[in-house]
Amino acid sequence: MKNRFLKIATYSLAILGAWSCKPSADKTASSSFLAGDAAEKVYVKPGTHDEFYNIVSGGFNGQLSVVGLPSGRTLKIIPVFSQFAESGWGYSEETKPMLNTSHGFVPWDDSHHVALSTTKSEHDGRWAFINGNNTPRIARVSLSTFRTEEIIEIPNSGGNHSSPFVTANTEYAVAGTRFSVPPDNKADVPISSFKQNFKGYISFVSIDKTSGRMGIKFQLKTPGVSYDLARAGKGKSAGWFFFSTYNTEQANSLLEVNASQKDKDFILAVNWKKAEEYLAQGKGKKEPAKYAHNVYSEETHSATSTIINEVMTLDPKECPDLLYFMPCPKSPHGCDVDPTGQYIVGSGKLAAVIPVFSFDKMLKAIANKTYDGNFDGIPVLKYDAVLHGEVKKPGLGPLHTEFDGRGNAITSFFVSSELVKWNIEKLEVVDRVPTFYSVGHLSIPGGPTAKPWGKYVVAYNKITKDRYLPTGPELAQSAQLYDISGDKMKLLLDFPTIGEPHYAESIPASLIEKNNKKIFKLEENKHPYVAKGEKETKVVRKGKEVHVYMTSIRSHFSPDNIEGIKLGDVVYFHLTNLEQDWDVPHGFAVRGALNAEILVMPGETSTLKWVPTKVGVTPMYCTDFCSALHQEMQGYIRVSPAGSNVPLTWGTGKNNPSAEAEKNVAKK
Ligand code: K7E
Ligand code: CUA
Repeated sequence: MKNRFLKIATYSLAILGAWSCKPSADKTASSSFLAGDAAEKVYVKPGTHDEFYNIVSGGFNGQLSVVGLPSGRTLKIIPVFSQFAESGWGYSEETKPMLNTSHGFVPWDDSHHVALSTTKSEHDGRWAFINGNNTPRIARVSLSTFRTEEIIEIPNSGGNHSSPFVTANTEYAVAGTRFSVPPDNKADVPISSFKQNFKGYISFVSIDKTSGRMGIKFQLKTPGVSYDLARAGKGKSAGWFFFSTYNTEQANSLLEVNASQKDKDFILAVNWKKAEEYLAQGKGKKEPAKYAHNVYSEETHSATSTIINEVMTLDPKECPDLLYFMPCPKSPHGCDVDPTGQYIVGSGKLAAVIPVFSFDKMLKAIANKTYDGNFDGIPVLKYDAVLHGEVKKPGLGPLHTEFDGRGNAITSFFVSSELVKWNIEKLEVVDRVPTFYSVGHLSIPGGPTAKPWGKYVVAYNKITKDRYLPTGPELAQSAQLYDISGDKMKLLLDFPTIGEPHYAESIPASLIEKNNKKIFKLEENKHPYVAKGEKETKVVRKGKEVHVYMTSIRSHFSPDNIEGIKLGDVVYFHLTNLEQDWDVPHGFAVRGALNAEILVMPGETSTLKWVPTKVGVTPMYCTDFCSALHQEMQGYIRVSPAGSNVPLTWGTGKNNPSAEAEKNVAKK
């Protein structure tokens, strides 16, 4: 028996492998549309704006990118989990604390899923959340500054993949662990003790309504399986959360085979409203844990990192009616909830059908205790009792599903490289279209919300092969834009992406554009080393530390000549950009600095640390072409040997140290 399953599993994997590296679909795909029509649909006239912001995860680059739709134009990279030399993110003294973790400074992550904030399950345009998969973290990005404002680490997690999906009113973002692990405070156990000691922690990270401030409200200690993806309920199911699981075999080696044994894994249904009740009743237990909470303040233009030492946990064994398993064929990946909140779609990577579960039936099965035994003490509901129905023979390797708001779902198929549209009520396939090639996530504007904006779907493809001019062994991943406004999906555009986009969300520009922040007000700048005008610029020595209170304005720095720095000093350039006009950043770079430049926005203060390594006169300059005389925006720092008695002097123009020296000579 076991052998037969093994064979089937291995066979399916062989197909997976073969298909994924041998795209066979017609690569021209010109049959389904006229090129002229497509060009017109994606043409955004010079000087006009795109209709949608497409907020795209960067995958292994750890960032977010912002793309306009339908043009496919890249507008920005927002640094999140990875250092970004272009802006000094993670290099400047102000932003280094954002990348602090319980492991220390972690300057990289792997980010898969974007979640835009919602109110009543509809986009509200305030924040984007994104997961750090490798060193478990969730970040919150402001959609008015397009900057990362907060990062919280997730303890008791072995990889934050099932994250950061949000509840209807953004009460919570969740973090389900991909790897079950022993709890952080009892972690030194044999790997072979998986079944006894490993747990699948699911964290509920609360989000403050006004500030967006995050905090881990509680963690659920669930059986040791792998959590893959998740979605919150909506409407009538808004008090629930649904998580797909795999490795319910609880294997700890060669998962490729060992975690594909069972015919069905589970979707975990969590009654999070009930969890809140248990917490209010005092059923939670504080457990030791260590995690970092990093917050960036727009007032001080600086981040702080706090290490927190305990976390509230709920043990389902002491909290009945909190969790239920719904059997789901086979190794489910995506777990998506339709706009009404009635249907939950599982996408089994190795399944031949797409199962659609009914929320009403689930409640009924719970009420009637229509169980099929239990898994580690958690009731397993009977498959037939919770099933709305199955979509038969939809394609090979279903991964993710989104909704068009017109009663249809669109599912991505990695193995058969296609998008398949099907009717949710009737469970019938109504259209299919090839992707080039091996699509992962797909994204319909508003597709995961109660109010899909429809119009387009973007396929994020894992393999590009021959789609673009070749660029050596590494090729860009590709996004493909399809028109879904009619009955037939039509391919409109291919565009390369940055990093590996797993998931993305798109939101109408009108919901974001009006809140766009243009400058930081200088008078509101509370940075401890701010200089609000050139009169406030100075250089202060504190032992070996030298603090330069510096300003920039078109087209000079103040001071731009500094003398009296010695080898062994640690110099901090605190640069305040005095500009109060939109789109006038100044950059700042020093020869031989062992970090990066800083790029300082109007009204902002940012600090570059510099430890001189050589005696001599070191140039520094502005890196951003800010004016006709940008190239003149430069200066010098004189570094003398340790112990030299060159006095500390500084200045600009008439006040610069050499001008002063000349004046003194003249007096004599
Ligand atoms: Cu399908 Cu990490 Cu969401 Cu990628 S995951 S595709
Ligand atoms: Cu400032 Cu160029």
